[in-house]
Amino acid sequence: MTDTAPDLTDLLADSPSNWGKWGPDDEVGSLNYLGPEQVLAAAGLIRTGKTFTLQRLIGDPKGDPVWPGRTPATRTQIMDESTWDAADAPQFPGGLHYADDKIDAFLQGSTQYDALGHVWYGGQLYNGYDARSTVGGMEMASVEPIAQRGVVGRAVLLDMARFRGKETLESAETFTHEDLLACAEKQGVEIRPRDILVIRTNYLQRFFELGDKFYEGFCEPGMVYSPELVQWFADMEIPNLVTDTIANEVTTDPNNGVALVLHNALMRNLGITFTEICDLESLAADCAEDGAYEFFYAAAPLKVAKGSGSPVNPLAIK
Ligand code: UVW
Repeated sequence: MTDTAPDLTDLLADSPSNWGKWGPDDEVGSLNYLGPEQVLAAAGLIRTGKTFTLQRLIGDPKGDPVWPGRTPATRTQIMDESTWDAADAPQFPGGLHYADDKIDAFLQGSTQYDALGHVWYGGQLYNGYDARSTVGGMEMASVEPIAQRGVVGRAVLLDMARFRGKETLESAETFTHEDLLACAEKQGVEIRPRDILVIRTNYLQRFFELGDKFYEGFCEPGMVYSPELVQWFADMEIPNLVTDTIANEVTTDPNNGVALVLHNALMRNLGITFTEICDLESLAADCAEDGAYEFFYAAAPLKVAKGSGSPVNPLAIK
């Protein structure tokens, strides 16, 4: 944060809010917009059966891109064939051997859903829950209710990198909802109310090219805050924002110096779920080839009690 950056409480004082809209106990926010009608309509988009998985590899030999301060997951082999070299190895009737392993991972350290309570300001989370309810584990607005529910709907890919004629967007490059609409128009796809928006920047290609240098002056590209953009998301009743960057929006807003404004304006205030660090490359290549930028989207984050996020492997089916 810069010295002159405004407080989020002031910056977003007049920003729209969905608090209370789905009752005082709601923990899934704008996912309430995705009911049976939306699921059935989305199922009607399945025409070829082409299926794309959008998760990045956990434990990629080329490295796992994570938010600064987080560490990539580590996988530890616990049992394998060498276990049975030991004289005191476990013996099972019939001669069974097996492999076991475990991972130590940030729940936001890979492709993930953020819980609606993952970020906050002014001492309150989504729906007005007390920020103290996060201490020692998320008592409210954790990822668990999102995982219990699942996420299914019509999604559109907005390929901002291709739209701007670039292999990847630049560090700190921004775009607005007007740019998303222009991109959709160029792609020949309509953004409809209650659509899941899937935005491609291909920025993480730079992580794999640059290694640790990727984090120098870290500022990802992405959508930038404006009152008009937030109102558009509210009016369009967007349930879920899915991107291939680590944090779904320009890291530091160039207009005011505030970090992650949209996490607060969209997630905390409107209850829009955020899905981050997706791999959209195969899907985007296919969309460019067949010209079909709309598809059935389904995601089931893991049911982690009190979790502030969860790994996920979303599916896009055409
Ligand atoms: C932060 O909120 C800091 O990161 P992310 O949403 O990318 O998990």
